[in-house]
Amino acid sequence: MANVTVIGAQWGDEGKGKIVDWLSARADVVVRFQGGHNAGHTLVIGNETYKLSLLPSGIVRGTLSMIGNGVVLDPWALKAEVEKIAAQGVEVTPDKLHIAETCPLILPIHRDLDGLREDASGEGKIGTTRRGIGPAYEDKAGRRAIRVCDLAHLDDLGPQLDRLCAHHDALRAGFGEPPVDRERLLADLTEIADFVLPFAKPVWHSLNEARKQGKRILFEGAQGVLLDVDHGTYPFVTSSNTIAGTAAGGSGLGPGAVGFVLGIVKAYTTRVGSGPFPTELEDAVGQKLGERGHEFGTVTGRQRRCGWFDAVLVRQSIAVSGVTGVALTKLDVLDGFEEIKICIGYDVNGTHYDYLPPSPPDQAAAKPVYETMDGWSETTAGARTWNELPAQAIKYVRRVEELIGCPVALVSTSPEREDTILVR
Ligand code: 2SA
Ligand code: MG
Repeated sequence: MANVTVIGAQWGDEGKGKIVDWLSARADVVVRFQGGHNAGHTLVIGNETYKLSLLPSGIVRGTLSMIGNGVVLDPWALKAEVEKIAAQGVEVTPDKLHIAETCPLILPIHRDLDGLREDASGEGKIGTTRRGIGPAYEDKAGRRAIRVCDLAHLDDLGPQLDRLCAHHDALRAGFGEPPVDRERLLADLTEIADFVLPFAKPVWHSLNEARKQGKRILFEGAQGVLLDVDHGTYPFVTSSNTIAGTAAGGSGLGPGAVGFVLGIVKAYTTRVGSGPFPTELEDAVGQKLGERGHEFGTVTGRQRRCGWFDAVLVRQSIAVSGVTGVALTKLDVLDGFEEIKICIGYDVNGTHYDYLPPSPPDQAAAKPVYETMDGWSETTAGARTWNELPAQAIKYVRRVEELIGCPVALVSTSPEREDTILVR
């Protein structure tokens, strides 16, 4: 197997964790390359359920795991997650986990700012995970960030802290908050440094060496393409690039390393947080999808909005991300629906679109144009071969393929790793 890059092709929560786990058995290294502890990757192994937010999913099975430079790292969240999975019997040691020395840190002031802004925005709020992701990426781009490598040189951090605090003090004053407590911040960093530093490595270097040795690298994307800061439903997006191309830049490898791009696609659509969602169903059908699909945020527990499959958006995600093949997940949630709808275009104030126009008013006005198919009454839950699928479910998968213009390589029929159908 060549390298594989796994990305979500909708608004996240497509079931990437399970697929990455399924693939990690065949990989030598698993790498996270963007986002932070806003991800929520669920792995079900036997009777144990692991919920990861920051650690690469490979860690659970002991595959060498790396956090690339494109990730924003909350060191306290890292420690908490390491302790949480240690209690489940998974030891995270520096020979199993490498963290890029160049990762910008998410600090308590970032979390504060995320929450303050969300609370002040009322109806206009983004619906972030309040983990400080956005503010940390802002400071990275603003050249004010404290990075993992700085933890080894805290005594020399003066000028950088000056820049960081000057910026944050002004922002905090606007919210009636006191200036950054510099002493406290330095004391907290000093305390956490001992925990983080043993994991700090030149990840770009190890990965390039791994490439030379023909090792198989599995890149684990977080969130989804529709949350990409360039290509998503801006401003209701996360603050990183979630497309497959980021796997290279966010880990320190050239673009050729990205390999096979596996887009994870849920058989219907969900979204958590605010923003446009043309196929959203605020009726009994939407509720049924949510209940059957257990659609609650892994990190925040928030209820996810649900709707029919939107082939237009997925086709767009596949294009901007260069998806080679798709893993279709949660097909079993559609079992028993009398009819199933697929969005094949939009009507925006009388104009037909075969893509989602970029401006928020047009996105808000986009009315889905649907195609309706008969459903199936049989159960697909737990199916492991193509032949076990009802004819009508096969028809649905084939139609999805046709509309999104990309082959379905895998079908997932339950959270269990083995309940996966390898197509053709
Ligand atoms: P942020 O916190 O700045 O990244 O939020 C910005 C938007 O990105 C969305 N977002 C997500 N959407 C789905 N799943 C995510 N991960 C967790 C999960 C989320 C959770 O897997 O369930 O537990 O709620 C995720 N992370 C960020 C977010 O909803 C905003 O729309
Ligand atoms: Mg998720």
